[in-house]
Amino acid sequence: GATTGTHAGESPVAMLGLGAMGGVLAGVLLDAGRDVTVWNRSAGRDEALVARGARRAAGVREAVLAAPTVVACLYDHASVHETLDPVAGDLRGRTLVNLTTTTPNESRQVAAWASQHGAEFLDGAIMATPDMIGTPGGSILYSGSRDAFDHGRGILDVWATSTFEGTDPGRASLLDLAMLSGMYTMFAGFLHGAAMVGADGVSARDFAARATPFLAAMTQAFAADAETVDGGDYTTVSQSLEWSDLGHLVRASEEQGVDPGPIAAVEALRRRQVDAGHGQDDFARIYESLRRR
Ligand code: FVH
Repeated sequence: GATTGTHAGESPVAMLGLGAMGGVLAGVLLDAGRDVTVWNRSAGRDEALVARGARRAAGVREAVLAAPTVVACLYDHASVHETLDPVAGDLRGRTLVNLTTTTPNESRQVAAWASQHGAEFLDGAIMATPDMIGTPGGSILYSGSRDAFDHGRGILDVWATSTFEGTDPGRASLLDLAMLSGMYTMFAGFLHGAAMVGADGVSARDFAARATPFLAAMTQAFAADAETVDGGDYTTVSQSLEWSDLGHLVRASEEQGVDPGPIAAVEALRRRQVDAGHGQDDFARIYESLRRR
């Protein structure tokens, strides 16, 4: 049975999902001397962990009953429910830490569901790849129950630098997905540039050597844009919307036979503000094109 009431920093942990990330999370806990019970939907993924000292659970219920802290690191929101719905009644009095990537609303839904079943809930957003887990470079954002975070530090801090982002269970996911949105857009921009020069035979490697320091330097401008956006006043201009016409970038892309998609999307956001009469305002005003609410 579970050692409920024991400080979660020293008590057993149940790990549901032993994929690329879940397997490493469980392994790092074992290395730290923790009592870890593991379960995975498909057989075989637990073998190396069992050889390292993990307890094998025959089913989800057996895993849940083995520990006051239940950690899920599954594929998506649907797989969390598929796994936990049948054992909802066994979660009472336990803490559920969900490290599965879900949208903010999905995180809030799982939090409400866990609360209905008498469980504390903490959502975690992993800002790391598996090789970073257990190293100083790893970071995991948490939101939900402050108590669960405080009492779970003995587990959470083994994995990565743990940051509590607030009691809204959706907040960690929101920050995670917003940062990933910035990252993927940046990668798309880099690859678009690589395709433009690639059409003239310049290697992506050569392009990366130039683009890396340039784009890294440009991130320094985030802080000024953030000040402008937070202040809501776009009239102090560093670079005006009118001056920032990106039509030539779109044309250059087309001349290279390259889909202008990424830069055309930015140009459309800029154009919307210019057409609304804000051409003299700062470029950061495209933030207003992005807001639907
Ligand atoms: N790997 C990474 O770098 C990223 C870093 C950022 C956060 N993500 C998220 O972490 C979740 C797990 O990711 P993962 O890398 O471990 O993913 P997989 O290796 O594909 O393993 C998926 C596990 O989920 C199990 N699973 C899938 N569907 C179900 C289901 N319907 N019921 C029960 N379990 C399910 C799967 O089991 P199996 O296929 O071996 O039977 C794996 O254990 C994820 O949200 C990332 O976005 C990782």
